[in-house]
Amino acid sequence: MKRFALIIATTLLVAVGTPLLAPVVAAQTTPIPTLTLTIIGETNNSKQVFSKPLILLPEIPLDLVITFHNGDPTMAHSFTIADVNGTPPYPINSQILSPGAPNVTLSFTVLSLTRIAYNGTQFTPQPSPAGGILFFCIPHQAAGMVGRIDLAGLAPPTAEKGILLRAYWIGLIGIAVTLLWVVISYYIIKSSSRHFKDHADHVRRGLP
Ligand SMILES: [Cu+2]
Repeated sequence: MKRFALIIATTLLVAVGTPLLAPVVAAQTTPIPTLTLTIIGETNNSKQVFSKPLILLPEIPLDLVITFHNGDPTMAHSFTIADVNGTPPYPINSQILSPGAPNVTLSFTVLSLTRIAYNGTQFTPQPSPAGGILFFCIPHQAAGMVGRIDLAGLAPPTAEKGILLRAYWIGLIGIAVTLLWVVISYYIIKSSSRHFKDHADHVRRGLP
């Protein structure tokens, strides 16, 4: 009977413990989310502009996948991010696209508003005077064809998130372990009692 109780207890421990422990480990490393968008270079009221001059990031770090399309019938445009010096060679550059040229997709990771990872290296991007990271069109930067990448709202501190998540799992594990001990105690008490060890005893005493 003790052997049986031990087997039951071990089985329960594995069955209850495994699914609870796995998400705890998984919660430690969350993958970086991705934001995908298309930006068009165009002429609006005889002014060269980006269709989206402000890219607001919901959080950082973030993988940004930008497809740049030249939607202008006559002008050539580029989507370009310079490093902190603001001079060529530009680390992120669609090159200057003529009208009708194929789209260019640029994929990079915004680690912070002062750090971008691209193509296996990292650099400090040129800041925008309005805040955040500056992007511009090489031929029309002087004409005001600029935009910026900024953070939407204040990112919640990650430490706080971790504590909340940990408290949640500790609560669930606590309940599971309590239930487990009730079951284990039941079998230990039952198996260590010398009374009513088998069903024949019950029947002899007129019990069900
Ligand atoms: Cu342009």
